[in-house]
Amino acid sequence: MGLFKFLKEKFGKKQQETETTEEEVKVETLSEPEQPEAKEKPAPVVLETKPVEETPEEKPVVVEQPKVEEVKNTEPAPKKEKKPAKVEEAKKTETYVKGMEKSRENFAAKIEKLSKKYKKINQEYFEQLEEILIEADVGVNLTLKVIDEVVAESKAKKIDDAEAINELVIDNLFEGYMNSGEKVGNDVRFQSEGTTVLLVAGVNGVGKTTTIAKLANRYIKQGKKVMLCAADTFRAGAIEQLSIWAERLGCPIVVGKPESDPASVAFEGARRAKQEGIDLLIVDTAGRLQNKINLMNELAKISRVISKEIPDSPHEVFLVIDATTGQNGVVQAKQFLDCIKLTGIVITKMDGTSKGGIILAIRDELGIPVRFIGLGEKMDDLQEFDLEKYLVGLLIGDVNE
Ligand SMILES: Nc1nc2c(ncn2[C@@H]2O[C@H](COP(=O)(O)OP(=O)(O)O)[C@@H](O)[C@H]2O)c(=O)[nH]1
Ligand SMILES: [Mg+2]
Repeated sequence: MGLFKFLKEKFGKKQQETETTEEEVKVETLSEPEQPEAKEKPAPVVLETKPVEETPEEKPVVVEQPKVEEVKNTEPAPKKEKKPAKVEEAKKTETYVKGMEKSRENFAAKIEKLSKKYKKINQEYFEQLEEILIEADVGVNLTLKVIDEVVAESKAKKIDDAEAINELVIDNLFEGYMNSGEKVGNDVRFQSEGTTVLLVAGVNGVGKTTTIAKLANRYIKQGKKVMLCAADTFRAGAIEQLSIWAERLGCPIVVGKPESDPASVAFEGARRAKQEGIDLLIVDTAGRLQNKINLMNELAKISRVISKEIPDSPHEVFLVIDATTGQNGVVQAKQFLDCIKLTGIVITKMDGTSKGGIILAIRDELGIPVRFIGLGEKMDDLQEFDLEKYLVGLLIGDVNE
């Protein structure tokens, strides 16, 4: 049985078994904090930082002793709720199904229409299929590769029924991903001991800061000690935005003065995280792409400097890509890859685009796993990337509808 059929059958059953009430699937919401312009100012730890040289240990950057306690627990940490695993799973699938509605309409619906239009396949059928895949942002390379494979397979197996071909297309599209050996979880990989450092990069506006807040929320809920570090010192607004999040989430934050050296802020973050037994330090970075060389050098420097304080860190480097920018996101990723080793991609704003195929293009072109996916603006809308749920969101939708 093909992958598509398999999913349809499996998911159909699973959905019915795990049907939940409205109340049970209600997701926790924690809305956007007020934007930095807001009058009320948080009280994060501000450090006077000096540009860090390559030997930060010899030049301590702390001028003022940070008072983390002040910003801690301004709001109680989100309550831990125990829910049956099945309900949790159904809730997650629902987030994918909802967040991928536009993509589903653009992709699955068009594919279905195509098989109705052409009972038997011909050249024109393949041309239209190609168009659908490219419009879904699957990427030209992967599209052509898949179509070539399908044409060959259809000839070899003498299949000319459009519906059967569509299934071949879908199986071919995703089998690469399925077989890529990345079925291991996409969750942040914590070090067995000490602080795990996660560096978050990406161009301005892609959703870095909000993704950091969502990740922090996720791990705080799991009982981890999380600290944020605002190494995006380029815009004062960025520092304040992250500080507001830290306050809402009740987690400590290390910030620098606007325009101060990002590497020194990151270094101080690493030092403090280690000292305070933090489990996860998440470092926000600037994203001025117009100054690519500087930006990339800065990221590399942040990385080096952190590793002096916490060896082998950053353990995770996530690049955030805005799904609505389509193939441009792939181009951005290639630029970042030129100077920093990425351990994962976070795709945001999937809910705002009909081009959900971008995930496949990224996997195909970059070979870096998509670790998390942003399916909306609520805290729980950032989900660990799960291929099966993604496919259900893209192809099947809510079978009980
Ligand atoms: N709809 C939607 N909006 C998102 C998502 N992730 C981030 N955003 C929005 O994108 C905008 C820019 O986010 P921000 O974190 O400030 O981007 P940064 O400049 O990369 O730090 C904000 O309005 C976020 O609410 C998502 O998954 N879905
Ligand atoms: Mg930001």
